[in-house]
Amino acid sequence: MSTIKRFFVITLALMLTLAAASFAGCTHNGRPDAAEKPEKPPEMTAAPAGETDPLPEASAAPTDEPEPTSDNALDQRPVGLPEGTVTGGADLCIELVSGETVNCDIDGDERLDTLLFNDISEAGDDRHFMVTVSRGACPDEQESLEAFSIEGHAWIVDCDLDDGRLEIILTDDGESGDPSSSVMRVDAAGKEIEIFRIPGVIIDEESPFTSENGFRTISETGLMGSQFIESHMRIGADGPELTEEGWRFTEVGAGYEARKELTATLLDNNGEPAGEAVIAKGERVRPVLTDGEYARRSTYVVLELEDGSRVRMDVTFNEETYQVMLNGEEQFACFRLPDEG
Ligand SMILES: [Ca+2]
Ligand SMILES: [Ca+2]
Repeated sequence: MSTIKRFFVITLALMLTLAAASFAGCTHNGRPDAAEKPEKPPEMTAAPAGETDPLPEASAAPTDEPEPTSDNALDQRPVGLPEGTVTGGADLCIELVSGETVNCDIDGDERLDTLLFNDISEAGDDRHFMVTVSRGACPDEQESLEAFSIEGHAWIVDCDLDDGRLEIILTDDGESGDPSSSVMRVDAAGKEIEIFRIPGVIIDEESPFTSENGFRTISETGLMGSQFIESHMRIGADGPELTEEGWRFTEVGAGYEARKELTATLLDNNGEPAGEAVIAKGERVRPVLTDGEYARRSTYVVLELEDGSRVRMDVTFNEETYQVMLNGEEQFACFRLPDEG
C-alpha cells in the first residue's frame, strides 16, 4: 500500500473510531478497596486502540500463547477486528506476559481493546504487578488493577461463551497470607469495568482454566485447625461461583481424634442425610468437604470415619471469640489436632 493510501486509510479509520467512541457510553467505574489505582500508571508500550493505530500488528499476543483449538473463537472473529485479536472461545486461557500488550475484545463491541501486564515493583517493594486495560470504546480512559504477589500471574479467560465478554484474572498474595485473586470484566451493559475478588490463589499450571471446570483455586481454612482446601470456580452472571459442590480438604494427615463421643448426621452414598451417627471417643476422622472458603463462611463439614462412612456436622463461627463451632461446640473441644500431643 502506498504511503498516501495508507495515510488516508488510517485517517479514515481514526475519524470513524473517534465518531463511534463519542457515541459509546464509557462510564468510569469506582474502584474497590483492594484495587487502588497507583499514582503513576506505567505507560502503555503500544498506543491504545482507536487512538492512533486502528490496525496494530497482530503479533502482540504472548509468544507462548496456546494453539487455538478448533472451536476457539479466534476463528469466529467479528468482522472489523485485526487478525490475532483474542475474542474468546472454549477453554480460552492466555497467560499475560509482563511488558507485552495483548490485543483483545474484552467487552464484545468489536472494537479493539488492549491489555498490558506489568511488573511495577520498585526497590523495597514486594513483587508488585498491574494489569492496565484500554478499551477501544473509551481510548482516553484506562482501568488498572494491581496486586502484590511473589509470582505474578495474569490470564485472559472466557468464563461464559455466550456473553460476549472476556475476563482478566490477576493473582494476589493478599494481606496477612490471605491469598486471593482478582478478576476484571466489563459489566453486562458493556460500560463499566467490574472487579471481583476470588478467594484463594490460582496456581500457575498447564491449564489453569477450562470451560467445563473453571479455574482451580486453593485456599486455607481455619476449620479443623489450619487446613488447605481447594475447589474450582468461574465468574458467573453475579460474580465468582463454585463449579463444584464445595471445597475439598487436601492434606489432612493422620486425621483428627475425637476427644469424646460425638453425634453427627450420617450421610448416604449420595451425600444425603440418612440418620444419626456416633463418633466414638478416640476414633479418628478426616475432614473431606466444606462449603465455605474460610471457617466463618462454612455451614457444614463432611468427615470420613475410620470405617469409610461419611458424616456431617454443622459449622458456625463465633465472631466475638473467633471460635469455630461444630454442632454448637468449639472444634478443639471435639477433636484433637493430628500433631497435637
Ligand atoms: Ca472492545
Ligand atoms: Ca464470555
